[in-house]
Amino acid sequence: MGPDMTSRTLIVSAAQLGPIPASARRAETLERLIKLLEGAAKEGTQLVVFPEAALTPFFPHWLVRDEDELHSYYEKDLPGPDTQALFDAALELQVSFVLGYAERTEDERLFNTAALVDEHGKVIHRYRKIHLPGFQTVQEKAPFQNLEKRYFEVGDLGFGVQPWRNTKIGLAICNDRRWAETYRVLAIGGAEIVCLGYNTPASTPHLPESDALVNFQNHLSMQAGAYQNSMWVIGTAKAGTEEGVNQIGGSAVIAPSGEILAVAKTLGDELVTTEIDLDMVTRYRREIFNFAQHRRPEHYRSIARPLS
Ligand code: CDT
Repeated sequence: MGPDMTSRTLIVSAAQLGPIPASARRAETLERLIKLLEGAAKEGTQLVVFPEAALTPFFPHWLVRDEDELHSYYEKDLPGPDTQALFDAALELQVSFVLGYAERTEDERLFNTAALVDEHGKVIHRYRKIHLPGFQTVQEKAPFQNLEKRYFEVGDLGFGVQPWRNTKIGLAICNDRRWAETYRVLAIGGAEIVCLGYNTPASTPHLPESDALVNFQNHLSMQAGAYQNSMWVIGTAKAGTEEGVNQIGGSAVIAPSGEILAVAKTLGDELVTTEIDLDMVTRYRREIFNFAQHRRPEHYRSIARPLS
């Protein structure tokens, strides 16, 4: 018997990265990514998801005073001279990947971006982060910063959905995963897989009461998004202590049932690989979250009416 052409199973990998020191050369970092891509290909993976800002340390964690240093964290072209080798590896290995990076456009606009690159090494979709957390200005008393609002504009591409193989993929980035709208808009657009990367500190200086819950809330957000929208979620961390900031790991592949199918064990470079069944999306969307039959947006506006 030949291969089952109707099968909608895929093998996917969250390619978690450990910290990237500010002193690392881009070529060294790229070698780490290529090694993960090769490892994933050996495991039979078709789709690899790298973290947010996977080519650099997460520089919004500090105030960058030097303009040349700041510009060194952004990519003007993707692929460009520093990243071409990763695209070549994808083509050779026939693996698609999602890469988070800081984008500097031709007209000097700055975005926190993710690209979906197909198995031919071509960028087929881009997403620019919409829910930027943090501040424009330095928080004097904080042990570290989140200056995403200073270094990036709010994404201007919306939540697009990209056909890929026999499914549809949506992208999101880090803080987006905490917002219900992210998954709902992507689900309404037909996405069956949401790929997202994150850089999440293990503590939140302005809300210390949440520190003990940071790993729980990471998975809670992605599991709720997956279940309430019948989709697969692949979430990938940049983990470990990076430039003095401790970041969580917990990279995971989450099913439309809300279950975590595979999860990272370390805070370093690690592949989290598993098989996913896209028909599970179809079943959950048919039998439980059937938007056409049960969702009632026309009734969601609250109308103040006296109770009789
Ligand atoms: N990179 C990023 O978006 N980080 C944020 C930190 C906010 S802490 C609640 C995140 O949502 O993980």
